[in-house]
Amino acid sequence: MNLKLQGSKYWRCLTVTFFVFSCHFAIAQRQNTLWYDKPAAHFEEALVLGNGKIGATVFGGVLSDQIFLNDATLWSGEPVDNKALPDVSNHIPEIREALNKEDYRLADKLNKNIQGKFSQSFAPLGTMTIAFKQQGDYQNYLRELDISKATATVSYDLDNVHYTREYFVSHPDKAMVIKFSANKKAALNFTVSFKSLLKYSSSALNNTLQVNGYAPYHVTPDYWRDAQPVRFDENRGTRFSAYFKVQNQGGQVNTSDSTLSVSNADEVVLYVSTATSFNGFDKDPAKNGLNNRTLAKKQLEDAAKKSHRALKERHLKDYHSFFKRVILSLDQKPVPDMPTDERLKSYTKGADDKNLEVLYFQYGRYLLISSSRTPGVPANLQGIWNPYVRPPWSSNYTMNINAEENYWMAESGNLPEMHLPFLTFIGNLAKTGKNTAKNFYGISRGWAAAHNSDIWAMSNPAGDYGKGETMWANWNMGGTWVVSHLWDHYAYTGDKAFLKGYAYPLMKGAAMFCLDWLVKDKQGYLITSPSTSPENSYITNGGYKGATLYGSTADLAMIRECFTQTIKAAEELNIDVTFRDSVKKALDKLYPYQVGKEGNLQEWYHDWKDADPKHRHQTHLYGLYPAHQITPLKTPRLAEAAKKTLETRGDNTTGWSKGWRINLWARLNDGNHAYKMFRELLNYVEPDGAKNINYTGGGGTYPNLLDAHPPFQIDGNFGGAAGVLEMLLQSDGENIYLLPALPDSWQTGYVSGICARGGFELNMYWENGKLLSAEVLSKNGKECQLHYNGKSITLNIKKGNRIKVTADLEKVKL
Ligand code: FUC
Repeated sequence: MNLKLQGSKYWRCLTVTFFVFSCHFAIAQRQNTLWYDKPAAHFEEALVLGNGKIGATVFGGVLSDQIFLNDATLWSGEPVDNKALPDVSNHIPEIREALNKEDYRLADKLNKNIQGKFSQSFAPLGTMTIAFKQQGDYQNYLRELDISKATATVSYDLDNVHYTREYFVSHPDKAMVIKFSANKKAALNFTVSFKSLLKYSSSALNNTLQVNGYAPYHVTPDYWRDAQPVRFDENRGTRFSAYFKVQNQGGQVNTSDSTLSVSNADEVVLYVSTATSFNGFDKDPAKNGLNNRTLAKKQLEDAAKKSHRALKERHLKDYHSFFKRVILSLDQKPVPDMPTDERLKSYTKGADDKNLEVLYFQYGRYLLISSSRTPGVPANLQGIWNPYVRPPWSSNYTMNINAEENYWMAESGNLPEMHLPFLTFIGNLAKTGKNTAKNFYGISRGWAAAHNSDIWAMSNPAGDYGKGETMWANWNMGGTWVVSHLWDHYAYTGDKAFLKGYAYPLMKGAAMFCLDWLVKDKQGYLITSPSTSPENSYITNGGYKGATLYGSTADLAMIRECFTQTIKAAEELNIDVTFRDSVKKALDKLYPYQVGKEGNLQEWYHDWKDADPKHRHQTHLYGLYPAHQITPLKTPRLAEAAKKTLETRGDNTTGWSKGWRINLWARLNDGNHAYKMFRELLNYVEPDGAKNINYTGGGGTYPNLLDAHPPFQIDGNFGGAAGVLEMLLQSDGENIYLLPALPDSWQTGYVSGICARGGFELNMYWENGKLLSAEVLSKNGKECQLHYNGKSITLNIKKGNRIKVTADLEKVKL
């Protein structure tokens, strides 16, 4: 058998491997680079860097460089004040009563009582300006970001001198490092200064500029009217420090209270460290905070003690340990020799550029490594890159899709460590969520969370105490949804200690809330009441347009998933038999999915019309993706209905929604439609400085490859990267499907290091749209079914071992 294989496909496969590898290294540099021939004029053109805490947005100007600085832990606000939570659960029975009587207008009105305050906002730390003394025209300008090194560079010629700047933000050394050099001695002349929209003061000593300030204790969301939306009090809110130090070779450094000036230097290294007083979601950052000054000072001094070479080596070693785990190759053609914005424009017009698709995918992984490494502080709507005091949607954690979408590729893209900030945040949410469950829903077991959250793990439904529209403000399945991430982390890693000691109690708490929240409908099924379906409205048969109903499909899908996973977790841990049984009983009685008269998957309990059939949200398809309740194989009727729903929704939507739809089409095994939407996610969008907010369409990609909702919102980047993985590999814990939605455009390719549930890591080679071979590494020794092209085999690989199979799923020697 082996001989036969060597003569044909297996041999070809080795050749392809060799070819792919050699080409990979040859094109790796360009493949992984975003580059531009001019400085950025807008945020959406600038290059983002980060170490999971410090975020830097580099504009790369020649006469004056501008760098927006962020710290993931700098938010407006203070810990949730449980005593200030309204006690409004007494309204629940009357809402239920109105719904029982099918009085939806009244139910909508009463549901507004179940609202509390808004979340707080992610704050901009400030802007560092580097003003250069050179004047005149420059040539040969190049600004690039190499995502395989997490390093940006700017270079140009001016007055016959070649200038270079190199920027990175080091995780191990907790500092941003910028190196300035020139090919002529004494050519470096510049001044470093800092400004912030927050309250601050600065001073300088010994080549070091020290900035200390504080964030507002309150910021009202950008979409909400308020006479005093930004409120500062010097005794309240999170304190921050930003320290800057220059080390020069040659020349000299002069300081003023707000500047560092370098004159006639040969080479300069600028170190930037930031710290805040944030000391956990439940500690007052003003009274009980960390000492931001000491922290920023120590980080700065520790970094500055190391040589630039050592800092760079440590940065690369750390970054490579994550980034290099996954390789994707879709094309052997050279990367077009065009600036990235031009490439994106030409791609939008229809050019074939698979290397851009790979770059976009790997950029998603780059962004997650760069924005998500702070325990309890996940990547927010803008990752960690936000210059506004009132950013779009507060740059918060929006729980009805966006916060989760940020993490869809963490496990499948082999970055489980980057999932941890979100997973640890869930523990905080469960704590405030206990009071939310009690005060808003009258439930004393378990916990609940709603539509919006923030660094303080706010869990109450937003809406400014009854002024918000029920269609977005009243959704309360945030806790139910997020716990699926805990199970997924276990499903991918097999980390039983994590499941037992951390995840299961949180999952159980979310399930308990649901058990007590469910009520019987008139047919005896269990449903939620009141309920909504994220941000969409229905039109009843009587013509009422509203949002409050009983038994939305989305609610029930999430509860179904939460129950199923909680039962599995309890079984896996061999605990909680009685509780497990109570969950099983409830699971069996949940109101099932319904197919409407148009053949669609019903969003509402009744077969009502959608007020907006093209709506960007499609949460009733949760069971298709991210969950595994609906599949073309196991539930063909429902899969067909989900397809009909997607067709009705259409493809023109916002960035994050396109990201989701790529995954949904991939789960329907329609690789070509998934790919069509992926291409549309990469539609060039003009930089807009967050001025253009489009709810109905226009999603795409800015020149710096950040996602355009519009405005910039990072979830589309992560959803899009997850979609690429979902086209190549799908897994549900028991089954692994190879190339389940391979688009016709990706005829030949290679991928390595991507992950499947059950603790597997896979490499695959394919040619002419067909699998050549796959290698499967088992990290846990778990049994699993492997499927390709109608064939299946049972995997029984010992822990730590690897097997190789052909397209016929026959094993071959490695
Ligand atoms: C929800 C979405 C919007 C946006 C915002 C952050 O309100 O409906 O499209 O993503 O969250």
